[in-house]
Amino acid sequence: MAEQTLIIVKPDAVKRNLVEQILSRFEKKGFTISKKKTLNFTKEMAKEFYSAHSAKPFFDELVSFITSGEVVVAIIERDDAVSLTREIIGNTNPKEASSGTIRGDFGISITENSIHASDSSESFDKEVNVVF
Ligand code: 3AN
Repeated sequence: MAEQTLIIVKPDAVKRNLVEQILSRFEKKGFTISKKKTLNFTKEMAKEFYSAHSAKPFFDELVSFITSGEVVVAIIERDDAVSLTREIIGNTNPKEASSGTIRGDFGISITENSIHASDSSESFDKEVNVVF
């Protein structure tokens, strides 16, 4: 059965005009884009979105980066969407991410890593409520 997940093309990738290239990787893999919009995260949205990381040393940097420019958020769907999307985006740290993954090909640093994707259906439910 089709499953949904959420992706966010982050400010570093939007600034480098990579949105279409990144979305087309998912379409080529058979995903349908069911909702998409461009927005700017407010600080409040960012803190809520990343609340699981609020105690981490990199939390302030995370909030400040995701609010630093436009992002493109999309709900995408197909069978096994959550796990397949995590494979397509690659390791959190672009230095460790395989070439051929989005972070391996486009990521600049662990903060400026070009894309977010929900890590579970529970995260998807929470994240959708913050951004849509
Ligand atoms: P992922 O985005 O791969 O699910 P998480 O959930 O562990 O990774 O981390 C959320 C975000 O926090 C990452 N996308 C990354 O931008 C940032 N992050 C994770 N670990 C670090 C770190 N050690 N230093 C700086 N930023 C980090």
